[in-house]
Amino acid sequence: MSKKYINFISILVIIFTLLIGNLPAKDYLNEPEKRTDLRMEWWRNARFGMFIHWGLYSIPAGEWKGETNHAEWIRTTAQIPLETYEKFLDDFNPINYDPERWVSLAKKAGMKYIVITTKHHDGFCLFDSKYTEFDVMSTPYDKDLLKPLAEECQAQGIKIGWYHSIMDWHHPDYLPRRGWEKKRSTKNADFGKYVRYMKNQLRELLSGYGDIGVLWFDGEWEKTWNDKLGRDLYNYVRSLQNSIIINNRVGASRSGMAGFSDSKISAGDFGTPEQEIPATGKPGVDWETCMTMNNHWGYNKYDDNWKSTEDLIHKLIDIASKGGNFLLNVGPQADGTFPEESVTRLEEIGQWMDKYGAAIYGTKASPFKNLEWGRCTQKQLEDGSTNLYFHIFDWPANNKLIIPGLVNKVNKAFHPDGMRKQSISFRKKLDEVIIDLNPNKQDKYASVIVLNIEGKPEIAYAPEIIAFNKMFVDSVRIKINSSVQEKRIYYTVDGTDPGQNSNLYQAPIVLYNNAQLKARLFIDYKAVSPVSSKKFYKVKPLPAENISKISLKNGILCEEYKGDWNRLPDFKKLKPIKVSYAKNISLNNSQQKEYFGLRYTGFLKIEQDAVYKFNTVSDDGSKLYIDNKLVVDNDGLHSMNLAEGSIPLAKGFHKIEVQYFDKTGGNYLKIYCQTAGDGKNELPSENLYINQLDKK
Ligand code: FHN
Repeated sequence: MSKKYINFISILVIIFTLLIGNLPAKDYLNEPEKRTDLRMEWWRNARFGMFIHWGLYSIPAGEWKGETNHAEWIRTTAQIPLETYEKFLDDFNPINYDPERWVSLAKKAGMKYIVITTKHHDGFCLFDSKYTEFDVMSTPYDKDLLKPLAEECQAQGIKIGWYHSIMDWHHPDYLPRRGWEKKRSTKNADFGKYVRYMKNQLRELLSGYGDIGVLWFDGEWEKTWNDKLGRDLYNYVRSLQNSIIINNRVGASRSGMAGFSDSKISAGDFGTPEQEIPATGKPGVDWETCMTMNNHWGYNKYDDNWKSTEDLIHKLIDIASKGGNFLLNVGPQADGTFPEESVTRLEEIGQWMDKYGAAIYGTKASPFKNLEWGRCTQKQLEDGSTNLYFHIFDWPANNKLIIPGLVNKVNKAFHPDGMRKQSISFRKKLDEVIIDLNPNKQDKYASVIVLNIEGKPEIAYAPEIIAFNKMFVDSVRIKINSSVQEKRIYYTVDGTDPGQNSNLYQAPIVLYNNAQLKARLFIDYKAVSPVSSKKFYKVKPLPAENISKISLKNGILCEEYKGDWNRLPDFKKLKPIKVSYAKNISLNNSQQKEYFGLRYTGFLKIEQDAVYKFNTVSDDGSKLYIDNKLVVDNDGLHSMNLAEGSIPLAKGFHKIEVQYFDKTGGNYLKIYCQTAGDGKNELPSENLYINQLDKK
């Protein structure tokens, strides 16, 4: 082959490599829903996993210079200088580390996946990394800790996941430094280099340990990280293992410990509530509560505030009944063993899961809004029927369990004790099922009984009475909704309970006078739901201002104040630093300033007599007054928050005042207004007026 030809081929190869190297990472963020469902299926069915926080911080075990409330954050909470902290490398030698025992304990507890810290915020890596010496290979143990664990998980059929901290208190290129690390120079620190370091390590973690089920990012809340970097990192990780599941902490928009983010701007496959369980399920949203068994993630030898096994099982059930996963944490000791208290709880949870795991795995959220005595999970079966699993926390004294509002035909009721399905007797009434419980079947943690029902569950809730507002000036239009397909809703407007001779709801109702509307669901002329009730009031609109003596022009007066508040001050007692005319009342995080307040005053032109609903959306606090009456109170130190209020107004000009303050962070303010006849719109600037005769 001629030299010329070889050169030509070499050039082609170089060009091709450069092109490939510069191709934008494939965008996994908009994958088809079917693909996401396939990828998430094992995780959604798993419902229960083990979190492991382990590292150098397990050596001090929470104690530093007499203080004993530290844990995985000890380098920061005890302000340990880097060179002092690095000395722990010499002491890290988990001679009792036994991956087989760890995985067996997780499996016996009924956990289907394990997520372990590959690197926590302190930067120490539990794996053999080519990109740093601050890893397990620099300790007496001198072996990769994650590889045998990954292999053991694969051997025992448990998914392995990696926790990886974006925040890194060790790497010289990570910024920001800890506030107290005055001596640690940031000279030449290059965050872009740190991101490349992190990506190199993620490539190591996603190419040398087999299939990884989950990438659990954390430490994403500092200002150097953002959603753009998060979306890029999400695509990067998916490009290395495209079936992997990634939490929402890859982005930077998690709403604190509540753990949810706006998926429109932030990447991530599931929300991550931490140390808390959402009040209700989140239909269509995947989420996982992570929680400690005591008060610490990393091992703290003084922390004996262990949650009981019953409490942990109830939390697992509560989470599953809301459609979430439970990631329960173990903080191993420095020698590689789990604390005995953790082992005991894992084994006791496992005994319960052996009997009732079917009521957790592969289930979906409860169809009931709430059950006083416990929770419900559900599972659609291949024959089209549904198993409703009722988890009884409070056993009824008379051994009779009432299932309210269940409309479906019940095929059978049984105790799901292991493979045996011991039938139990029940009576199906139109609006409830009464189950005769066997007191000998009471479980010390949570008893479970199953109802197999025809089709998908239909629950007869009290009908929903829907109207723009309970106040009206001329008339109010009311719709009544029901949760059940085949239904007859009877209603009254005189406050009496509806019966089968009351008005049959067939179309929206219009009321012209005060009324108390009550509604109830009937099937076969029998009441099957509780009664819902709502009062409606005819009101006189507030009269408009007499404007004969004022001269109006478009705009609004805006006074600006300086101050550090946690709630709105009385601006009338303060002197403004600036007074100006504004076109409208709106801030879009546009002010490059903090610790300030605004007071807008002027007139609002109302086009017709009606009840007006106002909203303020603000970060931080805000209030809205009309004709000196407080209509919306959205005061306080908070992130973006919406508050609402209503007031009946006559056509004409009305005084409007909006107060706002911002402490630090975002500064956002929007005012919305709507009537029954029109949608919610931002307050139009053409409806805002000032009196030109007022002195600025
Ligand atoms: O700062 C960490 C903390 O140490 C722990 O890892 C938890 C577990 O979710 N995550 C962060 C706090 O939100």
